[in-house]
Amino acid sequence: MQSTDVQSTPAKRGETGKLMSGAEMLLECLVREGVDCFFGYPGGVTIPFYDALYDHHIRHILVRHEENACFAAEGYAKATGKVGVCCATSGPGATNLVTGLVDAMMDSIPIVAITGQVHSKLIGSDAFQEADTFGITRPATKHNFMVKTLAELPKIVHEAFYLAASGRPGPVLVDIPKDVFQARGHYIPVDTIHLPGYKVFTEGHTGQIRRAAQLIWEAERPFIYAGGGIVLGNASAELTELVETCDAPTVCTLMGLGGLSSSHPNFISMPGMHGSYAANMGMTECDLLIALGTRFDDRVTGHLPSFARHARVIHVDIDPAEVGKNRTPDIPIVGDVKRVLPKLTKVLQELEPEFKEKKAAARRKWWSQIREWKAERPYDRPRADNEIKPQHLMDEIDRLSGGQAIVTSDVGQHQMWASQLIRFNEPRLWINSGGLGAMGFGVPSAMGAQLARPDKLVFAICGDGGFQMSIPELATIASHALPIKIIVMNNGYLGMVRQWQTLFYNNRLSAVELDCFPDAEKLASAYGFKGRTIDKPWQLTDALKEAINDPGPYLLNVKVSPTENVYPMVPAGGPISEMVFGPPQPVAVA
Ligand SMILES: Cc1ncc(C[n+]2csc(CCOP(=O)(O)OP(=O)(O)O)c2C)c(N)n1
Repeated sequence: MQSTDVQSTPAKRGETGKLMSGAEMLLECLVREGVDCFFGYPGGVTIPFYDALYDHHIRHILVRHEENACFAAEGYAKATGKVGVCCATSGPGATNLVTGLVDAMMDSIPIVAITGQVHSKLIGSDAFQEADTFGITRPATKHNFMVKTLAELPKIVHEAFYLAASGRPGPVLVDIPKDVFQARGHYIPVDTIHLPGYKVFTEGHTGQIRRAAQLIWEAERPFIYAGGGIVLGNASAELTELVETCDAPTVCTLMGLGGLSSSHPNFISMPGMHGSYAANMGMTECDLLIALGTRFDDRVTGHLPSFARHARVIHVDIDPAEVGKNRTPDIPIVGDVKRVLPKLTKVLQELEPEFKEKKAAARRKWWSQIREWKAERPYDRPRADNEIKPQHLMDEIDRLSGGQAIVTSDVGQHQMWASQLIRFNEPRLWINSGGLGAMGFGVPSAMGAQLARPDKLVFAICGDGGFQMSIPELATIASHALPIKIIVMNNGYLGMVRQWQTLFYNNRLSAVELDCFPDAEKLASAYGFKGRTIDKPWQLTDALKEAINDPGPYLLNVKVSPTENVYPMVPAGGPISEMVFGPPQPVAVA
């Protein structure tokens, strides 16, 4: 292998910088970006990078599949608000990242993915392990770069971090050919980022903010619809102040849970397909919907023309493309919720003496209607004498964690029950794959979260299907002694698909039975930690306490009632006010 000497462009005339390889430069850039830990899997073209890593203090976590490097980086980013980093080799390594990239794209998670590429001279020749990573990941990323020379490497890496974290966050990929890793040149720190054409509007329009405040006071039935943007934008405190100033009932979406504490008196629940009756009725009947950092996702709105049909809409979002995408707002405000909400609260406070009393009686009526809906149909929390109900499991996790634990989940029924029944009293505690709904997310994202927050109790709640996609990562968990509590809600089915087949396909269960599951105790002990299977309700509390109190990783396999369905449920495409609360009742024949 030949190394090329390339001189990087000095940022300031006359500077020569330190001589180093491209691999060392990349590490230097990561250090300057505050990266203390990243997730990856090496291969032929990234060996020069891993060689530089050999002597470096940055912590690298060797995952067992590249997809999980991406999910772990997302877990790290979600738990901290920092940019998560993952790394893969060219060809299959890079293509294995794609699901994670799309996931991060859908949920606006700031990550930087580094991929190795074949030697520049071989690009386009169908070389061994060559894939068009740049082309493949273009629609899967907020932005992607192909590094062509060593000179541009530092600038590109810093731009990648800036793009990932600024505005609406998202995944950014940097593809680096092997020869760029190997080339040597003078490293000059990059002090400024200059990206003409990339504009982020953070402040919101003053006039629109004023009009929004006026509308809020004029409304008789205001309703706040807070999304993942509140959590991502670190705007929980600002949301709480707004909520308390205007005293509006508030829902947090699946991505926004914890944005307003689940224990806050104004918090109703999650809205949407498996949201509560009160949340969905509130959305349907309100006269003003205040949508904050949210994207009117189809799982929330259901049948769009019926969604919040009596309401005027205020929509605050940092991404102009989201404003008006699914619902045209009466007051669009493009800006960062962290910057806009305090301004909105301030104007609300200024207008309060003039307006508050005018609608006080109507507001009291609205709140009593909301309370009525809440009392009429709370979430189902069934218990059984001889079998563990999935809801019982989630209730116990909630009780023992007290709204303070980090909970990651996989995708399926368990995800919906966890989001309905577990409280999140702070932001960045609930980590799940919302937009893409990628099975296999729960365990690796818990690894990222636990590494980021070693002080926290971390649960990874999985179905028996999703868990089996993640088994290889038990090795990563064991090797770093990550004390994650993996809770498998084992119903013996691909439960969510089974539920749809039961409800909408005449119970023709096709390819959903999971008839073989490993012995949890043996599986965990094969990796050197504890595991246990339970199937009786009276075992549940002690088993969870045992898992929590164990200092290491723990695999708890909880066999639950196999055919329980998640309710309420809005049939796909229907109005969210038309919820189903149980299986269709048999029709009596005279
Ligand atoms: C990678 C991937 N493949 C397929 C699906 C479709 N899917 C959604 S939920 C689900 C069932 C999940 O089963 P399990 O992990 O056992 O969880 P449960 O629903 O039983 O809680 C499937 C197959 C998906 N979301 N992700």
